Amino acid sequence: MAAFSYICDSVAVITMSNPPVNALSSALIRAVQKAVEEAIGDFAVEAIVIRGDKGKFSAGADIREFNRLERGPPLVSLIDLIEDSKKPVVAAIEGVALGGGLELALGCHYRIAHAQAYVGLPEVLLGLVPAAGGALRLPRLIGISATLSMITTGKYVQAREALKLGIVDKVVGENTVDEAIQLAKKVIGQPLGSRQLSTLPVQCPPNVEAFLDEAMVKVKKQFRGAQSPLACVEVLRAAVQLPYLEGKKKERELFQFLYTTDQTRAQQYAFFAEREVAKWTLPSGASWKTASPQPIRTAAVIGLGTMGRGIVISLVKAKIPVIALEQDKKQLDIGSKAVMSLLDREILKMEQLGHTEATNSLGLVQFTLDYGKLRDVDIVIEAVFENMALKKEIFRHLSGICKPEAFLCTNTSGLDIDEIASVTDRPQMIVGTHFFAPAHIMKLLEVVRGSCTSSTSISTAMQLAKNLGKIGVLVGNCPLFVGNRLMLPYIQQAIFLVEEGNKVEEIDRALEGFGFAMGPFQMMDLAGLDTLWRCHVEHGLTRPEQSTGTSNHCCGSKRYSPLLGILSEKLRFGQKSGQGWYKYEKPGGRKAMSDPWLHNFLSEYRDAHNFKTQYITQEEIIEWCLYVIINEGFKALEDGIASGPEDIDVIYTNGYGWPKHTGGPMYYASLVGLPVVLTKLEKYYEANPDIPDLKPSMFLKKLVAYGNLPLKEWQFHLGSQNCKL
Ligand code: T1G
Ligand code: NAD
Repeated sequence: MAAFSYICDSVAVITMSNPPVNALSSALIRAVQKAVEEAIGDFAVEAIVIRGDKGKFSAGADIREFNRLERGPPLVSLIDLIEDSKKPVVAAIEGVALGGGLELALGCHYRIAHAQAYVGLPEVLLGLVPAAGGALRLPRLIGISATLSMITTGKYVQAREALKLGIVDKVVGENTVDEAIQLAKKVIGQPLGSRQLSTLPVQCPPNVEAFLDEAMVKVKKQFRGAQSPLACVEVLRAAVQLPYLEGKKKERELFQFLYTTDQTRAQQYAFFAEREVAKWTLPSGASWKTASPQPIRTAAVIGLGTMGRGIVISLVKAKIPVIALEQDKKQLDIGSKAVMSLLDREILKMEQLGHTEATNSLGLVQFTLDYGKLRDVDIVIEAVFENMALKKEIFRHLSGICKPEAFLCTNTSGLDIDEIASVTDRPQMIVGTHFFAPAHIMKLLEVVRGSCTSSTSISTAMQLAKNLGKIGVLVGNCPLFVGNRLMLPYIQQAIFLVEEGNKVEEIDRALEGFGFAMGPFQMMDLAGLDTLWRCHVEHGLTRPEQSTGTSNHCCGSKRYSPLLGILSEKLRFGQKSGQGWYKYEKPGGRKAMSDPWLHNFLSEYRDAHNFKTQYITQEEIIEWCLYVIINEGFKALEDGIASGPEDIDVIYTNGYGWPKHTGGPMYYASLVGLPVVLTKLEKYYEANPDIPDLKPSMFLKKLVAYGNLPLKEWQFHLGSQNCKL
């Protein structure tokens, strides 16, 4: 892995090579430094081009080295050396220039990018701030506002947008390195002063202090509880207020501080966990390495409701032609209008980013009522009502119509995949593809394996997830799969706390303070109280005949709350009806407002049912609500439904709004300490023997018996005999 240098006429080309993404490891940085020094000192060289091997410039600092580095990456001095060079240096950006990779490119005097390349400063997603001058040079190039948006979100910017913003000087369709060499030759001998970004003034709006104060408030609200986005605003403030060299000191200080926090460790864990989950293995030995995904060239989606619409958009964005089918003309009209309006919005966004070909997507969807049109598609994704009889009828029908090689998938939230597969002629090709709402935005796809699902089908669904820009997580087939299975106790627990006198708003605030985008009650209002109630009934968590409630709130020996049912009967469905746990300005409104009616109603309800009031602190609210998720997570591991704690964490951070800076429920449990979690669960269960979700999982107890094992070692104590994947 050395930086290889060759000379083309008078231009030295330095290639960074550290597969697969040319991460800037200490060794690579040293090698590039040596090559740059040689080029600067070589009389035959008049200009320098820096490129990355195998079509990727660089994905930035080598994250795998983070825990080994004590004093942070020595990248800064390499970038300074490049910027100070009297010979022009041109970055030839192909693939990605991210984090330290972009910072290195910003040290170069010119930047040329391939049209498909992406640039960005994603350090914030790892709980850090850019550490090699990125937040100091970028605002000198593109201004404070654009820099703020890039560094606080970590978003990746495609070459054409980067050109518009002024990050790169030119975008080319091919031969990026040749173009960079030509440019380098052209600028030999020209003054470089205006190209040395650290020497330029920061481009600020007139009232920059107020702008940054406002930014801080927004960022605090947007990234609840996360430290690094706030530190990003602070670095920008330093860029504005201080001369470059002092700004650099501040950048270093903030980086060093973040570098030692639990949050950055959690986010690095989350980064690798998201990549680990792609490497699935079945008990049979079949795995991501041995199974071959089949190409998906055409698809069909059945049902154009909330989920089907988003799924269609997702497929179209991946350039897969879709046949969209509904049950009758009226629903088809409604569904097709909704899809086209979503698609128009997506096209507009893409066009603003310079994708002139985006309008072609319109031709990729075909709407129909005719099942015959599905004869030749490679995959069908069913997204009709959550009703087993209906789903079976549809799959029976599909089985007779679709070509034998077609994969048949269901978007069910938790029905039995095997029962659905049993009515088809190809149970090995039936897969659960559980998208999350809104399906064209949410990153998660739970891929559910039925007992007959083949490794080829899994591989195809996992590859489809990747092609759709999503993270596929393979899970086993059990009621509600993994994500919703863990969510149900959380919802129930939150409702029990309300029955005991705690306020809906307080519980939401506590969980939002923890970092959730929204608390459980706002989430229920979004999902629909009626839908959730039906789900409770279906999964035997209540007695439907007692929905309006007697004082006996037990189903068997299990406590349950009829509140969801009672509120649904009062047509308080949540956002869609304009009232639920909160009230909204109108049906479909989004701004949740505290509702005095609900408070009165709850107080009467508590009196009528003799609930003992037990107010608890914010910290206890968090424990009560989150420890049941964690406990159920251990049970899912014990049952072999999830293949590892990483899978549960990826599901929760990408599908349920669990804050990434705590890693996910299982990582968070390891951070709190398993003995602490166990002791608390035991205490809560002892006080509430009618809430079995609080009964500590056997697996959790087993792990605690070994002490406080790190998460990486849990799996070893589980063994693979239980695996239901
Ligand atoms: N360091 C080490 N390994 C990395 C890496 C990195 N920066 N980026 C990716 N990998 C590994 C990844 O773990 C996987 O390994 C393989 O490469 C392919 O990745 C000084 C502080 C580049 C867009 O945050 O966004 O710079 O699983 O499966 O879908 O301020 O990886 O095969 O063993 O994701 O084609 C900032 C994060 C660092 C970049 C490629 N940089 N990477 O996506 O493949 S901090 C990032 C990505 C920093 C400076 C600082 C993506 C990608 P394995 P992949 P992909
Ligand atoms: P929805 O009620 O919004 O839409 C269902 C659509 O299916 C309707 O447009 C209906 O007309 C259509 N349909 C019904 N029968 C049909 C038939 N025989 N042929 C063709 N179309 C038919 O439902 P939804 O919320 O989109 O849920 C769909 C599926 O996705 C369910 O299984 C649900 O459990 C699951 N799911 C929902 C969510 C969510 O947040 N809404 C999330 C994940 C999974």
